Amino acid sequence: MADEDDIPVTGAVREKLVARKEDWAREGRLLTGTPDAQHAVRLPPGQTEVKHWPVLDLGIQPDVAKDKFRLRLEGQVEQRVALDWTQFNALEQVDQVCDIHCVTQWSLYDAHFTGVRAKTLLAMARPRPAARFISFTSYDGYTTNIPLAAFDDDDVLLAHAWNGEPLTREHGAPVRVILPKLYFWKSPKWVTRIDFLTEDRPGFWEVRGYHNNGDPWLEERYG
Ligand SMILES: Nc1nc2c(c(=O)[nH]1)N[C@H]1C(S)=C(S)[C@@H](COP(=O)(O)O)O[C@H]1N2
Ligand SMILES: [Mo]
Repeated sequence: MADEDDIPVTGAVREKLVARKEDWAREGRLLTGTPDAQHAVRLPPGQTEVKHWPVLDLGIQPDVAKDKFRLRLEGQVEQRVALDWTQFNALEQVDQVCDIHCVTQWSLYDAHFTGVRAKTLLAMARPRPAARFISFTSYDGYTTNIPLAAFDDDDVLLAHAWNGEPLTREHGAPVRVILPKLYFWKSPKWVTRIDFLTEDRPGFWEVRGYHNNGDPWLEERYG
């Protein structure tokens, strides 16, 4: 019954089997609990774990006085929101532990942040159906963009504390965004405005050769 058509099919199937077995082998190694095996699941491709949290920015680290701080949600929303420091702190606060991944190839594990969930702010501003994208603006002039769907996620925080201490100025005090699922350039420090948009608006790094989505697991570094 076998004819020549079976040969390439068999070849393709075997390749798939080999690939699957390699996956099983990797997963099997994970079960042994060796440190390398942990990295295999926890570290996105091309990343290296660091023990100390680096500082990366444009070189301007604005000194935002708490009494001058405002967080605004504007654009395609039913309710514009402007929060001062006291109002921001009166919102429900949550604690979260997550890993962060910078496109310059460092990853920091178990970063403990305290702040307000993006979902809490979304419930206040109520984006209109036309709102599909977000543009963040910070006190240093930095901007970055994400789809609204990426903001509307349980692990997205507007953080004001790290490891139980107020964020330092260099890490974005008083408030920065934390988007653990994306490379860290998508997480603006010193954030002050969140614009809800119908069209995407590429930000500082997105117009300078960096990927528009920035998923570390897909290695979306440049685009
Ligand atoms: N406002 C602002 N946010 C920013 C940046 C910046 O220059 N300005 N740099 C981004 C980049 S490239 C990274 S990797 C992270 C670094 O945050 P960290 O300095 O707290 O590690 O902040 C991001 N958010
Ligand atoms: Mo970065």
